[in-house]
Amino acid sequence: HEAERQLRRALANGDLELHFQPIVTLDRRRIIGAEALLRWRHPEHGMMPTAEFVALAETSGLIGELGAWALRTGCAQAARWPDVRLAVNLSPVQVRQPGLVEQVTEVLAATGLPPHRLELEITEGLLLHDSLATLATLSGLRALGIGVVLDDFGTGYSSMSYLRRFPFSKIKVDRSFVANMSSDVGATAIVEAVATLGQRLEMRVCAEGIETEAQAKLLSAMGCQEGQGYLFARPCPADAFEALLSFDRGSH
Ligand code: G
Ligand code: G
Ligand code: MN
Ligand code: NA
Repeated sequence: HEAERQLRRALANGDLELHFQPIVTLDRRRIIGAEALLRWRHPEHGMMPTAEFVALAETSGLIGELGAWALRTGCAQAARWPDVRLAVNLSPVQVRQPGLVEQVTEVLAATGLPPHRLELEITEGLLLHDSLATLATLSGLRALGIGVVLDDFGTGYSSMSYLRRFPFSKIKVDRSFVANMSSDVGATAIVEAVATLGQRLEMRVCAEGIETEAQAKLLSAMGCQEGQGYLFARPCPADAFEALLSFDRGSH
């Protein structure tokens, strides 16, 4: 239908952009990476809501093309940066499609981005099937030397069994837990438990949606190594991210 046709046209016309949000170490606040976030600037309607058009792409079969565009564009950009990592979101639908490992291999080769500087973030959810095929794909990605991150941890039904079954290198604590820490001792206890879990499983833990200094201090004290959120920086275009990065490098 119409929305799908417009998204297809946006892909063809170059109306899509990637923005980048810094990921920092919580102890010294050094930029160690960036998450790539899709943006669609519609010629008439302006910025389109990302979650909605990603969901449309997933149901309409466009996610393969959209995801391939984001991966290639993000890696080409990140290949020009110094030692920082790039995190690209991957739809569970892409994980199910054949050829993902080959696609990532090809993009790394074509862009020259070293594998250890790429991470793929996957949201746990009904779409990520708990199957041998999923295990084979995620293991294949890890074998390339890239990171595989469990995104939005704690929001789904099967976070724990996924952690046991799949070879994740990092856990991203969902921002709802971070937002509720000040009012809800339960949220604080869960984040603390995830930080401990990460240490035991030898996975790094990143907290998302950090908006206050108090949250950053508490998360650091609880053992989260990495953080992301408006306190540090909002998602921004590549040139603005590069400016943040050179300022960060100059000040450490
Ligand atoms: O940046 P923003 O808050 O608008 O993102 C909304 C949602 O869209 C987030 O859950 C994010 O993970 C998802 N998203 C952003 N970029 C991509 C992308 O390139 N691929 C996929 N699959 N999801 C993305
Ligand atoms: O699901 P995922 O983690 O990929 O979602 C990333 C989204 O979170 C991005 O769209 C980004 O705009 C949003 N985001 C990043 N930092 C913050 C923050 O500090 N507060 C809020 N409310 N949203 C944030
Ligand atoms: Mn993400
Ligand atoms: Na998330």
